[in-house]
Order: sequence, then C-alpha cells, then structure tokens
Amino acid sequence: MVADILDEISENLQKGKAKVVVELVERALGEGVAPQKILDEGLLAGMGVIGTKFKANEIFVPEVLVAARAMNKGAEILKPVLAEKGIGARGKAVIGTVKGDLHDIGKNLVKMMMEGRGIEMIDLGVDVPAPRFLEAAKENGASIVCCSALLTTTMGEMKNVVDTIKASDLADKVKIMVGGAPVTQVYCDQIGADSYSPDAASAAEAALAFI
Ligand code: B1M
Repeated sequence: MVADILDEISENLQKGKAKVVVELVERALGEGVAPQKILDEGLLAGMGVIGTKFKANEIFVPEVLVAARAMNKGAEILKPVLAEKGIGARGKAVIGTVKGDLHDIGKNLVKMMMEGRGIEMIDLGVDVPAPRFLEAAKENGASIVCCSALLTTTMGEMKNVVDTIKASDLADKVKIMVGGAPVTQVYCDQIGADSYSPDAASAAEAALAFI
C-alpha cells in the first residue's frame, strides 16, 4: 500500500537510515507514487516528527544530524523528478552566522530543519558581514534572511543586518529571523527583527508561517 511505504520512509528517516531511505524513495517512485506525495508524506513528515521531538528534548543534536542527512539523501533522488514536474521549493531563505562569529553548529541545524520543511536554503557560512546578507537575498530572490549569533560580542551585528535590509529596497519584501544562545525575544524586538526562535524546530515553523 502507498501509505505503508510512505510510513516506512518517515520511520527510517527518523532513525537516520539514509541508505534505506534512498532505496524506499526509489521503490516508491518505481511503484508510481507521486514525487510530491513522497516528499510531503514521507520525508517532510519524518522531519516534522524529528523537529517536534528535538523541541521536546526527546532527542538531541546527533539524532537530528543523522535524520537530516537521511532527509537530504532522499531529497536528492526526488529533486530532478520534482524539477521536471515544475514543483519547486516552498520558498527561499538566506542563512549565515554574523560577522566576527565562527559558531556554526546551531546555524547548520536551523538550515537542516528548514530544508526538512521544504525551504531552499542559501548558506553563507560563518563570519558574514551585513551587506552580504542583503546581496545574497537579492541575488537569490529569497524572502527570509536568517541570522545566527553565539557570542554576546557579535549579536550586535544582527542590528547591522536589520538596518542594512530595512534601508534597502528589500525592506518590505524580506523577513529577518534571528536566533542563537545569547539572543532573546526582547533583543529581537529592540533591533526590529521580524522573528526570534529559541531553537531550530521553532525557527523552521516560523519560516513556514512567513512563506
Ligand atoms: Co565558543 N563560545 N567560542 N566555540 N562555544 C560559546 C558560545 C560560549 C557560551 C562558551 C562559554 O564560555 N561558556 C562562549 C560565549 C560567551 C558569550 O559570548 N557570552 C564562547 C566563546 C567565548 C568562544 C570564543 C571567544 C573562545 C575563545 O577563543 N576565547 C571563540 C570565538 C570564536 C568566534 O566565533 N570568533 C569560540 C570558539 C568556539 C569553537 C570554534 C571552539 C567552537 C565552535 C565550532 C563550530 O561551531 N563549528 C565553539 C563551541 C562549540 C562552543 C559551545 C561549547 C557550543 C556551541 C554550540 O554549538 N551549541 C558554546 C558553549 C555552550 O553553548 N555550551 C560556546 C550547540 C548548538 C546546537 O546550539 O548554537 O545555541 P546553538 O543553536 C541552537 C539555538 O541557539 C538555535 O537553534 C539551535 C538548535 O536548536 N539557533 C537559532 C541558533 N541559531 C539560530 C538562528 C535562528 C533561530 C534559532 O534564526 C535564524
């Protein structure tokens, strides 16, 4: 049954079994299951469960990383088929760790969670100056800019990102999301960012709401 194979994809993704996920995705395609259905009810459904469990502290960073790897491997098989059918990502976001800051574990988790929810992510890496966030959003037509900071000394750089984007022609077109250990909702409000999320799963939900 179609539902069975989709459940199997979701369950194996949650266990981080990338090879099995790839085999199941290929089998589902071979059996004529629609690629969008495999994505939504297999891969994204599994990643949704991972997000919920991570938020509830039922699983931790290593489990999320292996699940995200399985998600990416499965999605690689679907990408060309979806593109052929003209089915694109749900939306696009730019992500980076702000200037002066080299911490990227949390940023990578946010990226993976967002990818897991069907958002195309443009990853600028670490130590990203404010103008680069703007440039990348323009170049890629992204509707969200995500900034991560782990140091009290670098979180101020997020204000520069907000000011740079608000002063540009993307001011009303792009939402700015902020997060990282020292960042709070109060700080987000102070600098005029659009959204603060305490963890990667909530960030992915907030991004979906914007899209
Ligand atoms: Co650094 N470091 N570090 N460090 N480091 C911290 C952050 C620190 C708290 C350690 C401490 O002193 N107790 C401290 C900061 C103190 C402060 O500013 N208040 C610190 C310091 C001081 C430094 C250096 C200055 C040390 C030195 O050289 N003297 C230096 C700075 C280098 C630089 O960036 N310029 C430094 C360097 C490093 C390493 C390179 C060794 C390494 C980073 C490796 C890497 O990232 N590739 C490192 C690490 C690993 C840490 C700790 C131990 C772990 C950080 C981490 O990855 N956490 C950290 C101490 C700690 O937190 N226990 C520490 C796990 C990660 C999953 O959590 O990133 O918070 P986090 O992400 C979460 C949420 O915050 C949220 O989602 C994630 C998952 O749910 N989130 C977002 C993150 N970004 C988001 C964006 C969003 C939404 C949510 O929207 C867009």
